[in-house]
Amino acid sequence: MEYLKLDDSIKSSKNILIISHLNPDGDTLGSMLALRDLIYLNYKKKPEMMVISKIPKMYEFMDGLKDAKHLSKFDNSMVYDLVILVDVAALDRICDAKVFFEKAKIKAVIDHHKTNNYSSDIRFVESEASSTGEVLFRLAEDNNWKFNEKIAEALYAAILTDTGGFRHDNTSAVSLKIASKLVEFGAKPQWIYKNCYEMKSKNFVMFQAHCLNKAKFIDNDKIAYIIVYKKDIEKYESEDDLTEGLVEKLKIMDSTEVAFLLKEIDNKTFKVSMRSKNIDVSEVTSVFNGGGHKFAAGCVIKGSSESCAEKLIAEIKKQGL
Ligand SMILES: [Mn+2]
Repeated sequence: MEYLKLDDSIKSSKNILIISHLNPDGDTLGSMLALRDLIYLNYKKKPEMMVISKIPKMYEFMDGLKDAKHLSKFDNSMVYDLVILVDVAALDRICDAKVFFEKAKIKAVIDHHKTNNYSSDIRFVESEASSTGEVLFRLAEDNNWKFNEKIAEALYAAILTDTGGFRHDNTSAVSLKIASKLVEFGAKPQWIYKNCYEMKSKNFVMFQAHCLNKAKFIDNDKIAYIIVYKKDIEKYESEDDLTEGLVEKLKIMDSTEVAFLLKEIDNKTFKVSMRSKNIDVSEVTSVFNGGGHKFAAGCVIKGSSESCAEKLIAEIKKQGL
């Protein structure tokens, strides 16, 4: 049994490292914190937590995350007994932290991306799960691990954010049952919701209004997209992730079949977030070495903004739109 293998490895490990993915979301951060606290509560061992990029302000309410350290603060020569990746769909999502994973005596992964295919000694990858938080909850239950309020809160935040507030198609009877158990363990739904979704700055809302005004629509509005340039993000300076939830605002239109966002990360390099109501957009992003889920996927693409948009639209059409 895979869960017993993890139990054994935690028991036999002196030092443990948990790594979250680049541009962290609520699922990777909530799962990382919950796992750290679960291991501490149940084994009296304190794993280290690593982030690859800055923690967005909206997740700071999970105060245990202040113990997470940036990749640059870690000693490259260190060899960990156990390294656990959470919500990491592909190894390039942890950038230079790959060395810590590759050198680890035991490698483990907890994830729910169907495109996850790198090898590890211990694997909990359940593509039907709503979130890594859900996979981790089941793992904790199988191991009969004890919970506390902070752990419940972090796992609830992971599931809440990856299901888009229990609205996306990954919201299942199982994820709602788990959420219910987490509330029994002390997670407060209204408080977590408020922190995740109702603490935006004025700049955040105004920036999104500006972007929506520039949205482009093609094919009888079936495809909607927005190009966000670095200079615009800089102009609105904010601690929030200014594009968070933006692509979903295009998706709520009844005419939209596929919506995507092209976000400039460098000159001629764009990060793509794609959402769909029917077609499998992970097939689209995988053409550009990306990954994700059927209705929510992403990739990085190079070229001028318009040529990137054209390439993506051509692939979307190949999926039968
Ligand atoms: Mn996830």
